[in-house]
Amino acid sequence: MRRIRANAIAILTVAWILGTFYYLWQDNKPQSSPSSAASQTRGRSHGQKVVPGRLEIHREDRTIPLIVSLLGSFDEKAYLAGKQLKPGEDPYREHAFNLQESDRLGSERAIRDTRHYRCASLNYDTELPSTSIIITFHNEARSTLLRTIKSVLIRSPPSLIQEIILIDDFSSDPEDCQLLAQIPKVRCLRNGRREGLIRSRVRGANTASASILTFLDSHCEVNTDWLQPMIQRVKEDHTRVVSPIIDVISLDNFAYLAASADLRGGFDWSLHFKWEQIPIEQKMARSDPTQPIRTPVIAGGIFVMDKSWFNHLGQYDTHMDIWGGENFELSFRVWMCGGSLEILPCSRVGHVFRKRHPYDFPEGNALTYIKNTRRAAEVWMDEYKQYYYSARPSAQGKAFGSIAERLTLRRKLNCKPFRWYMENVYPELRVPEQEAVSSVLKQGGLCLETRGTDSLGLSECRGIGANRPQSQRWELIEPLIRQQDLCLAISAFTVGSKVRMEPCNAKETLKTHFNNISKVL
Ligand code: LR7
Ligand code: MN
Repeated sequence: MRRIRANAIAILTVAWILGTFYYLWQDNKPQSSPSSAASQTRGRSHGQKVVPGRLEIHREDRTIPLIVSLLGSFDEKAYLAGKQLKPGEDPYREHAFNLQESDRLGSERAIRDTRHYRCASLNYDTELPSTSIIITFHNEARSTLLRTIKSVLIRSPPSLIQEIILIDDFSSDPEDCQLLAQIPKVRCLRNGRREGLIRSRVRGANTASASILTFLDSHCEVNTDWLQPMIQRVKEDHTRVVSPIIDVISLDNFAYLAASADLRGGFDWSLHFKWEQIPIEQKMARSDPTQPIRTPVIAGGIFVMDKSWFNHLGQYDTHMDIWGGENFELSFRVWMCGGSLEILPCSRVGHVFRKRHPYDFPEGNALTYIKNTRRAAEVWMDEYKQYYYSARPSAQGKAFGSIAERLTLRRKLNCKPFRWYMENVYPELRVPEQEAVSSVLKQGGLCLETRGTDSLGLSECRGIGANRPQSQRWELIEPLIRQQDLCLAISAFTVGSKVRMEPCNAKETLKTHFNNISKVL
C-alpha cells in the first residue's frame, strides 16, 4: 500500500516538473505567424508580459526604421549629448527631478498600458479630425522634452497629428527648441521674453492650423491610444473639454506608475487644486469603467479642446503671469458658459510631478499665484469670493490689474452665476460655517414671525434682545435664514411666490440674499 502511494507521488512530481518546463517553453516561444499585423506589435519587449488585445510599438528591430523615419534628419543622439549632467553635479538642481535617470532612459521607452482592460476593445470613428499639439516650456530638460514629443509621434495615429507646436518661453538655450524643429511636424516658436505658460499657450493656439487643440506639459509620456478617446468626445460635442487620467512618472527613478481611475479635480477655498474621490453616489452609478468622469476643474496642463470653442470662450486670461490659477479660470468659464469638463479613463498620459518649481518667478511665486487666483475669483466667483479671501487673507489688497475685459466677456457670453456652478457642478464643496447672527426680519416696521408649524406672517415687533419672542427671532447663517430646525424656503425667486418653513437642506430653501426676501415678501 505504502509503495503504491510512493509511486503515485513520484509520478505526480515528474508530471509537475515536465508541465512546468512545457509552460516556460511555450511562454518564451517566438510569436507564430509573423506576417500578422497584430503579432508584430504584440511581441514581448523588455521582459514585459504580453497583454492580449493591446497594440504597442516596442523597440524591436522591425519598428526602428519606423521611428527613424518619424524623426527625419533630426540627430537625437547629438541633441541629447549636447547637454549632459556634469560629473559631481546635483541631478535634481536644475529641473527638480533626477536628470541623471531621465537622461539614462534616452528618447523613448516602452511603458505599461495602464488603462482598464475594457478600453482596448472600444472603437473610435475611422474619420477623426486631426489636432495641433501645443507644448510650452521654459528650460525643460532635453531628455524629458524629446520623450514627450517622441511618445506623441509613436503612440498616436499619424493622421491625427497635424503638427506639434513648441513654444520656447525664453529658455536660456534657444537650440533646445530650434533643433527639435528638424523633426517632421514639429514647429518651434520662441518668445522674445519670458511670458509664462498662459500667454505662451495662447500664442501656440493662435498659430495652430488644426480644428482641435491638445495641450501637454513638456515632461509627459503619452500612453497607448491616448488621443482617440479625447478627439472622439470633442468631435461628438465641441463644448466638451476633456482630459486624460494623469499617470505618475516618478521624479526620482522615472518609473511609470498608474494613477487611480476614481479621481476627479477639486479645490479648496484658497484655490488650491487637489485630486479627490468621485462622490460615492456617482461611483455606485458607474457600471462602465470606461465612461467619462465629470470633473469640477481640470489639473490644467493636459487637455483637448475644440479650437473655435477655445476662441469663442475667450482663450485664457492673458493678464495672468508665469504659472497658476489659469486652470480654475478656464474650468469655471467652461462650466458657467455652456460647456463641460470630463476626464476620460481610456486615455492615459504620464507626467513628472515635482515638489518645487525649477524656474524663477520674476514677481515672486506667492504674489504671482495671488494675482492669478484673485483674477479668477474676482471675475467668476461672485459673492463666493468672500470665502477665497477668508481662506487666503494675504490676497487682500494685492495688485491684480484690470479685469474689465474679462467681465465684459462674461457678460457677452451670458454665463451662469457661480451659485449655479456650486449647486450643479460642485455641490460637495462645503461653504464654511458662518457665525450665526440673531436678528429680526423687518418690513415696513413689522416683523416676520412664524405662527404654529407652517404659517408665516408680519406683525408688530415685540421685545428686544433676550426678551424677543422665539417666533420673531431669526438666525442668519449664510446662505440660510433659520429658526430652530427649519429654514425659510420659497419655490421661486418671483414676487408672490409663497414663503414657507422647510428643513434647511431642502432644495428650495431660500438661500441668502436678504434683498431676495424683500422682493418676495
Ligand atoms: O514660465 C513658465 N513658462 C512655461 O512655459 C512656466 C512654466 N512653463 C511651462 C513648463 O515648462 C511646463 O511645460 O508650463 C508647463 C507647466 O509648468 P509646470 O510643469 O511647472 O507645472 P505643474 O505641472 O506643476 O502644474 C500644473 O498646474 C499649472 C497651473 O498653472 C499648469 O496648468 C500645468 O500645466 C499643470 N500641469 C498639469 O496639469 C499636469 C498634471 C499635474 C497636476 C496636478
Ligand atoms: Mn508639469
